[in-house]
Amino acid sequence: TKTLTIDGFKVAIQGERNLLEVIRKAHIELPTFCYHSELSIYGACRLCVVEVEGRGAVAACSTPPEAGMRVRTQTGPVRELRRVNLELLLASGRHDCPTCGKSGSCKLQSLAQRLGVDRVRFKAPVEDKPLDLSSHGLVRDPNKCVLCGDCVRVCQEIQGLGVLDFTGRGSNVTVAPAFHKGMADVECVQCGQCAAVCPTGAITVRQDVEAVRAAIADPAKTVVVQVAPAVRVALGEPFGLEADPHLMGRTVAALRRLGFAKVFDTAFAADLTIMEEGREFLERRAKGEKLPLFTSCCPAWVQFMEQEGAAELANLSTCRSPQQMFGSLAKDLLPDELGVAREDLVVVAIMPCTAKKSEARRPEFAQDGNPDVDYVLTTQELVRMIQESGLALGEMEPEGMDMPFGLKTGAGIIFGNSGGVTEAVLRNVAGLLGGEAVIEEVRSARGRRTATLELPDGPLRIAVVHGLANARALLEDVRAGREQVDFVEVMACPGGCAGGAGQPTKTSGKTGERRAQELRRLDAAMDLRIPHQNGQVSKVYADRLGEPNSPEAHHLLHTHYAV
Ligand code: HC1
Ligand code: SF4
Repeated sequence: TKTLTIDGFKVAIQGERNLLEVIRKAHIELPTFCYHSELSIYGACRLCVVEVEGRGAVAACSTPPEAGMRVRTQTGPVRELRRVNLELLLASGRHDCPTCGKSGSCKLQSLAQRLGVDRVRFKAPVEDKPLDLSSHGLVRDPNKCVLCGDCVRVCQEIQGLGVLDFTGRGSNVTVAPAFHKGMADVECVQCGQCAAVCPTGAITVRQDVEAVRAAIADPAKTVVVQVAPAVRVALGEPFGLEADPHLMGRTVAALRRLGFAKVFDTAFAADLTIMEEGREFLERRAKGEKLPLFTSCCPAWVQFMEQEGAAELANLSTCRSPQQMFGSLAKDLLPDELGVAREDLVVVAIMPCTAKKSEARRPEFAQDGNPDVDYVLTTQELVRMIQESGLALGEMEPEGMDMPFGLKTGAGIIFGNSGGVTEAVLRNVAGLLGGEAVIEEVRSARGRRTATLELPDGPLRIAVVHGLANARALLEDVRAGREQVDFVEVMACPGGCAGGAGQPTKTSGKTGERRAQELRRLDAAMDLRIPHQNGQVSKVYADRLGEPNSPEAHHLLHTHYAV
């Protein structure tokens, strides 16, 4: 085998694409802003500089490993180069850490500490650039951009959209949507993956905490909250807590201490969604029309279809997302039950997602201007609320959710994973609880999975994709007849909602897989695991909706799409 030496120690080269990968294999975490194994290599930040004998200082991320290379990672000159690079970045923007929303999870901040940058020796005239506050989900602050290009590449390579790009020249280079338009005025679907990879506070999640606090403080309002499936496997991360079943109970207790009158589960509405979507699918299958059916719970994907999939819009499920089914049903049933007027009932959703903020503002999800879901807070924002209040989450006594919308099955919980909606449908229509090859395939982490299940009325061909670039490729294959499918699940974020941009910043490359496993573990621990076993869902049908896809159900739980 070929080898090279790193700081005098021999390391084998085993197909690594660049020196950075070989060095990381040797358990040395070189600093970088712009290197992500799942994105292309840009080599801009030059923090990963190392010395290669005979060549001098090179960026490890863009240098292929060669046999016999002598690499040194900690010489005085490379350490100084890294510091100078960081100082230049700090000098060229407005990096006001104590008041920055990214403080605590900012890479620029943590690297400055780690590399011992204790002063900035350069001063550049910094002009204050205006913030982009145009969108509901995201805030872009060009003053904090370090030009690493991570957002540009994630939007292009993972989402296939290319909304962001470098513009300007020389010292005026910035990253922005074309023609410096606002993020709301371009084909941005608000998935927030740009914010999730941004190492600094240049793209962050828009904060709606103050509006929620104001509603809670208003004695005329009754504020209820729904908690999305994926929140429960990430909320504990900033507190160093595991996502065991107690964490959700502790979160319920914390939400009550924060002033929410009732605490409900979006997973209840996910069970309801499966009742509707499963029936919708079986009806289309019986008629042989509008197939394949595309799922509609991911608002970034729905917006993508409205922008680019006009020809297949009829194939998109008419089901509202669980978030919106919940809002609609809550505003229909709870005013009577709680004795409040609809206008005084405030529905808050805690979501792993930035696009859910825009979804809640869609005009069709409101009655006479009163939205079904009033405010969406991300997991990150809930973490902030808990921290600001000083609630010791880990010490709280677990409490149960409120009824009727606190009951859920394991199927509703796995919605938070890519493949979870499909698995939930398969449980309802085929009684599959795992074990089969089809389920194994659906659970794999690849960008596109396909599987066929033999049903009495013929084969059921399934596809699951995550990442909109993968979704577009599948759409093109379906159009061209290269892929024959009946049911397609799409989630815009890598890993599904668990990898949503509203979740706490991922601390390692393994975070995604751990969240997925935890969702599966929570599902496996549930007594009820098939959506139609949810007794409160049955009760809603008995008392209010009749049966799935009834006119009442259509009115409250379905939607239409705008081209
Ligand atoms: Fe999701 Fe969904 S699973 S979209 O991934 O269908 O955000 O968690 O709440 O609405 O239930 C997100 C998660 C979420 C909806 C459900
Ligand atoms: Fe691209 Fe998503 Fe960011 Fe919009 S939110 S710019 S679609 S990555």
